[in-house]
Amino acid sequence: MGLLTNLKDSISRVTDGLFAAEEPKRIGIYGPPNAGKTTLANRIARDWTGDAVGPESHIPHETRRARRKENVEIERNGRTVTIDIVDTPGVTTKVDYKEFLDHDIEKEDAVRRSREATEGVAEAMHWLREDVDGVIYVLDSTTDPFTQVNTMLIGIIESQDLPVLILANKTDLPGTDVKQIANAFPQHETIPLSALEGENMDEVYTKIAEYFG
Ligand SMILES: Nc1nc2c(ncn2[C@@H]2O[C@H](COP(=O)(O)OP(=O)(O)OP(=O)(O)O)[C@@H](O)[C@H]2O)c(=O)[nH]1
Ligand SMILES: [Mg+2]
Repeated sequence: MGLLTNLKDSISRVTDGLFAAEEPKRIGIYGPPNAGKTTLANRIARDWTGDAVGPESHIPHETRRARRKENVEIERNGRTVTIDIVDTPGVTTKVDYKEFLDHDIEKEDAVRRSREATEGVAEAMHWLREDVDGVIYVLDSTTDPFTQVNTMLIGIIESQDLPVLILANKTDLPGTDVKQIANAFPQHETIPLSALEGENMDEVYTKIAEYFG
């Protein structure tokens, strides 16, 4: 082996080591309750790792503790981007146990769920300040995006200088209005998708690689 080959080998060992040592980016999935955050987290995890993150439900505040799926390797244009996805509880200004009573949940259980949901929101906010490298902000495109919670959260994300992708979910439903979301947050890119049906996931993965790679 020539000197040049040896040198090339050494350089590639060093660069391999550098890349292997690179920590996966921690991406938080944030947004209001019922937007489809867990449905999206599960779809990403199933597409790239084969298993899911957590249960999805039409009852709001189904996710009451953040759940993490580590080392999700997403391949785009011959490049692999490794992320840890963190599915967080939906953020609201108020968690009311009476909301759960409408879903046939006993009062004791409803009170427990609302307490857990409140703690989960506090935890998710703490992570947003301390522990995420990027944010996927999920909105239900059939509902009004101009809410205090959305404005406040996007403001916090911007003040932390975190890269953020806004996803306009549930485009399979009648009454979907992606433009309204794009207009609400013109400083960011809005990507339409249906996490449930798997529509437009190719673009979502391309943007994840572009923003968080
Ligand atoms: N039609 C439609 N329904 C969706 C879509 N994504 C999620 N859903 C439904 O919306 C409901 C809420 O979904 P989740 O994924 O549990 O929502 P979440 O944002 O995790 O909710 P919390 O954990 O309560 O904050 C469930 O009934 C899902 O099946 C979508 O793209 N289209
Ligand atoms: Mg959830």
